[in-house]
Amino acid sequence: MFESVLGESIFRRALDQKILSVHFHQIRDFAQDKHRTVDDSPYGGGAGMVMRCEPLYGAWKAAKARNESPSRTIFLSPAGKPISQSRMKEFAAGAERLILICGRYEGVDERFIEQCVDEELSLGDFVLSGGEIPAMALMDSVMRLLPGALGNAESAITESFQDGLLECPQYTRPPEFMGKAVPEVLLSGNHKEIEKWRLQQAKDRTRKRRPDLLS
Ligand code: 4HQ
Repeated sequence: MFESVLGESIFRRALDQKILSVHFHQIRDFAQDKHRTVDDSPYGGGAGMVMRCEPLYGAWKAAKARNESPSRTIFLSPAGKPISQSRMKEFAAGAERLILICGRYEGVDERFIEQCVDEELSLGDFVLSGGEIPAMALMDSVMRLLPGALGNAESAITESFQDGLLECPQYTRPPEFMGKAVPEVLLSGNHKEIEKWRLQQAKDRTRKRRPDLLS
């Protein structure tokens, strides 16, 4: 699952330049029985399966043991705090390795979370089949913030969301498409007016679509 994301041009380049490294531990490899089971039915009954503590703990220990340097263990789960750009910035600026736990099935035995997990983070209020996609989202957003990961053109894009507003509308050629013209101010060459217009658009958009970001 991770190959497509890690192989994408920006991520690939960051890995090649050793700006970050990524290592995988297959949880099933740490199963202890001959059928290599990683899940079991929930105590108390009910539908679905729960990931067992022991294989998770084995994989987590292996990740910890890769390196002496401090690490932080993150469990991706819809029960976590929403992933935010400000938290991603802290990860990128921090020296800690991140151990990302990707669960499958209906969840993970709470004792593993209590014992090993430092922080629970969510990609949003919807349900996925596993924690891999949120882990990739986290990896990608932290990677982009590491010094040297982006070229100049790419890093300019990141700046705008960082002031806590939504992006303003963007346009490129042609000047007219299906009878719709590009806002005139953008063709005016007046950089002060353009900046003013962009900020106003970003504020209007944020107020309309995401008033929660303004409060
Ligand atoms: N899952 N944000 C269930 C998510 C999710 C999300 C990951 C599905 C964990 C056990 N994770 N597994 N949304 O839906 O992070």
